Amino acid sequence: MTPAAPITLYGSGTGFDLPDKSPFVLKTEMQLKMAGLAYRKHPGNRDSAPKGKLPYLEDEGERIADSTFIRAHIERKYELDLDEGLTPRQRAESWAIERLLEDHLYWALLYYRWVDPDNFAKGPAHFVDNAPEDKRAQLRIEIQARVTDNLRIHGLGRHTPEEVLELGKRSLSTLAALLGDQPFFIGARPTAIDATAFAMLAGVLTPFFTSPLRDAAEHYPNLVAYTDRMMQRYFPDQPWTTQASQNARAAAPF
Ligand SMILES: N[C@@H](CCC(=O)N[C@@H](CS)C(=O)NCC(=O)O)C(=O)O
Repeated sequence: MTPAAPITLYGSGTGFDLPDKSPFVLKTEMQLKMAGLAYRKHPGNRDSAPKGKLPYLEDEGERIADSTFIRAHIERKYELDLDEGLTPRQRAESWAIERLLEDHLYWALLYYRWVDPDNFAKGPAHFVDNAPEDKRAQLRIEIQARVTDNLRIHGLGRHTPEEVLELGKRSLSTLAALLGDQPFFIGARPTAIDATAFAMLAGVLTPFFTSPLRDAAEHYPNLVAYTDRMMQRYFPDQPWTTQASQNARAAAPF
């Protein structure tokens, strides 16, 4: 079944050397591509989002918020299964890996983007660039404080920087071990979890930001190659070179 009118995905737009600045939007965008559904993309914001977060989707007048519920909606409405062929155990593993990515690694990614002063200045600080100039400094303080509060409520923000890194590294080593030398996280073809894994890993590996978490991820050639492959397959128009790929090229004899 094809949609009568194009689906509209509300996201945060390209930036940070990524097809979308938000990992959750990137996940949904890739799942729409996997599903073969036509969509258009619009900039969204927390104020217009039904649950105050991106992404959300509009489909024939229906608004669906949250990447997990968006996936459930498209699978139900368009009668498809992004995990087709997976066993019940593989589906359970997929959910467990997704929780690690969304409820753990994502928060470490957020920490380095928003708490590190240099990364904040070159990235999220620009979210208020359209505000009147005399208000921007205050708005920057407010948006950073909101994310810092969220990090504390989540729990990760209560740890020392060393502990945050230790936890982030643990998620990365787990992902590297789970992926091993397989082309995809589960099974012989891309499934829903690959969208989430790609989105979070690209968010960590983007050369736009510098962080010890990115350095740690670059030590796993399988994670770097996987992210490169997924970018090439689903977002071929996105210029993308990880620092690890640049280093490998520089080290090559010719
Ligand atoms: N559970 C949500 C998480 C979405 C999410 O955290 N989105 C972030 C952007 S990456 C957001 O909109 N944050 C705004 C805020 O927290 O105020 C999903 O799966 O869609």
